[in-house]
Amino acid sequence: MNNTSTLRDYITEEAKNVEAALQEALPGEWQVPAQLRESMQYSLMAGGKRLRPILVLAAAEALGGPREAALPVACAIEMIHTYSLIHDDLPAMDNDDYRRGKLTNHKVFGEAMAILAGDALLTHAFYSIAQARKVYGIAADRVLAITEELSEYAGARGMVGGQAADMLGEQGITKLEELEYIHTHKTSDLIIFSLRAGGHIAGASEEQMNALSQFGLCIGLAFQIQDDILDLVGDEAKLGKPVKSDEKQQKVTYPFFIGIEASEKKVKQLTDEGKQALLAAKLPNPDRLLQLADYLMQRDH
Ligand code: GRG
Repeated sequence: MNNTSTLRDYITEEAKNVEAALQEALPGEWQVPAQLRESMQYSLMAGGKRLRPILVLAAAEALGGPREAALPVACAIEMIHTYSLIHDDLPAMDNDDYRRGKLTNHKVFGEAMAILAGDALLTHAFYSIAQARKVYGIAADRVLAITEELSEYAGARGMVGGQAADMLGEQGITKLEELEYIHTHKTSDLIIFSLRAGGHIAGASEEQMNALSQFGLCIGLAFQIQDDILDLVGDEAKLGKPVKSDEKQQKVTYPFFIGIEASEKKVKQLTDEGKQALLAAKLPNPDRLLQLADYLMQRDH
């Protein structure tokens, strides 16, 4: 898709491409117990924004890399994201009944199968990455770098660590830096990975990789703060009636520390900082990434 289509069309089109690839990437019906496959498919195809896979594709394109070959890696990050949501919704964690307007995985398939579906998606992500070499011929050292980084950014030093810190710190967080640590690992790390993975597919230089990381860190934090603002403000508040349940008021988020207005400024400041970092690296074709940064800042869901 060229740079002149609107961002909305671009996102819709790429989300469709990712969904088709995800459907293909699931293990075959004859290979897996039917309920496990159904449970994996239920959450994987439940209609998320597909932000992370789109970032993989847009980063590869920003560097003039082979977009097609980035698809298995785009699928892999969505599998990781989906597993994290399934596990996050479990009774032992957030105990949520609904996700994306649908019953959560464990509500439909039971806790044990939801755990297994999450485990299977996590493992299958690494299989999917291997397809970038097997099917599209991406050099082994690039695929190895992507694999290593996924283990880092999604694992104990990344998203899982952020989730653990969040769980351990519940209510006990007293400093903004503690919250930033959680946001960085729980949210930004998968976003940074997505951008770097696109960079690896395209053979980015170290300087370009650093810029993608900085961009990811900034837009990831901005994304999480925006998420917290949207959660707190709610739909009715947009109509002039603040809806702030006691529970939401007490949730330790960025707006909890500095208020909504200052949080909105922070989102803008982080977005600008990320865009500057990207521009400084002079990637051949950064427009979509820059537009996506603005889109995330302005989103209302
Ligand atoms: C259980 C290991 C483990 C990790 C859980 C993802 C996560 C970590 C927790 C979910 C709660 C949360 C608010 C996480 C922050 C990241 C975030 C905003 C996730 C939602 O991502 P979107 O908006 O979701 O991209 P969709 O539904 O569009 O895919």
